[in-house]
Amino acid sequence: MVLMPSSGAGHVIPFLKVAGALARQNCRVTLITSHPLVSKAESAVITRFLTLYPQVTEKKFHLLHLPPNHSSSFTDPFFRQWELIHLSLPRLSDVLESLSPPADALLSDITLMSSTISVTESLNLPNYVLYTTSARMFAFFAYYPALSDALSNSVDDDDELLEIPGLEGLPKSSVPPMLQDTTSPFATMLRANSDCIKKFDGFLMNTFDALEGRTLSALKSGKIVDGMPPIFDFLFPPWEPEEVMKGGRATAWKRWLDEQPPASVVYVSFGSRTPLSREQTLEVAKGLISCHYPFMWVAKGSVVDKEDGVSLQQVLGEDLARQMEEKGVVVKDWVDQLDIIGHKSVGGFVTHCGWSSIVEASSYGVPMLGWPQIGDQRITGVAMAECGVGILGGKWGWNGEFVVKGEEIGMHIREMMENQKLRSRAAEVMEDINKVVAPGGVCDRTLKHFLNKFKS
Ligand code: BUP
Repeated sequence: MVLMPSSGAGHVIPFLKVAGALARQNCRVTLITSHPLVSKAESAVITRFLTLYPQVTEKKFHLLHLPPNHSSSFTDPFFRQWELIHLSLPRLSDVLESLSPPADALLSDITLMSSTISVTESLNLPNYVLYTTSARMFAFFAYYPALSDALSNSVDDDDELLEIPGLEGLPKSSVPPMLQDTTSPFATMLRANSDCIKKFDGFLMNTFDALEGRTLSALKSGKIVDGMPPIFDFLFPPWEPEEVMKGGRATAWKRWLDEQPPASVVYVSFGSRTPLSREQTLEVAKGLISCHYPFMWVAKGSVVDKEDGVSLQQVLGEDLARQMEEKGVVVKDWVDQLDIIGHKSVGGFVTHCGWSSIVEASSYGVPMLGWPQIGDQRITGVAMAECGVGILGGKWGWNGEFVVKGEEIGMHIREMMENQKLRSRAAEVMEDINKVVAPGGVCDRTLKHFLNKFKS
């Protein structure tokens, strides 16, 4: 199996989870990594993965050097990297043809679908998509070309619902601005990928019935895409060995978490690539202080980690920074999120609604307060709220812009921590997950079913 993620933690990490699962099934795995990588975190995670799985071969895919006068359609460094990989992909044939023994299949990233399919078609190689976000987002993505009129004609009405067959209406306000404009470069890229869904041999999705049953059955029944290729839905397992996951790593914040009462700590992370505006950061700090729960906040100051030069003291000012230190922990570096979510003292998660984060929190029964920031996150937030494992508190802004006052944030956090119905639903979903991920359970069987396709 050859796996090729694009860039960003939310893409790379699920690929590593599946690569690890395949390697543990004694499958020969090649991981194609695109160089230069965008972030330090991606690079460190890949290095750690390859150390733990020496049987996995890394193939470095060197990206084209674009002429200095090349003007990209994107400003976001991760989108630029997707574009650059896309432009460099004609070189992928050489990489795939050089493999010995030859590849049985390529597992492509959603962002690269339209360009990898032309390569694999010419090589007659099966191509599967390893889909890194929610089935709800997939349904929107698959139906996007048909929503074009509804998106471009409608007046600005936040409550308007977009109809997707077999599903509850999707609030138009959950569609990111760059996709509400159906002519934007991102919309063009998404439509090109959506148009070639049926050319793929199948889709591996990090979800399962208890999280997204209704969406999965609408997709599998062909209600959304007539002639939908097979879907292999199984929860992508952690790639680190159980002893690391259980023991946890000795870090200063781990010791602090150990000292807190069970289920008392609010964990806050807006993902690896959305720095909040300075004003919004201040309000989050005030909200955390006013909620009266201990907290751990993984705060990012820049879109790309290696450019993050501002200290939190500079943003918060000394007084607020000192109050924060008294009541909780603020980390600016990359953390191993599963170590935090899986810790017994964590009782709630304020999340940007990245899909991997939602699945990870659901696996540990941690209730969530969704505060989506960019891209697919409002749509995955809708999936989280529909499943009942989290709440979508308020009218948050896009891209970390300032809209929510500290007082309101504190109120939503208290609601998440004190809502018993939410906590029992989260516990119920965790129990369902424990069953399906148990050895020999549904997830194991689905992965084996996928692999059986390649046994001669
Ligand atoms: Br931040 C962070 N440590 O410090 P999503 C994230 N993660 O392990 P999306 C860490 O990255 P963006 C950190 O556990 C998850 O597996 C986290 O994927 C891990 O986010 C992954 O949640 C992030 O799908 O955005 O929307 O792709 O890349 O901004 O996190």
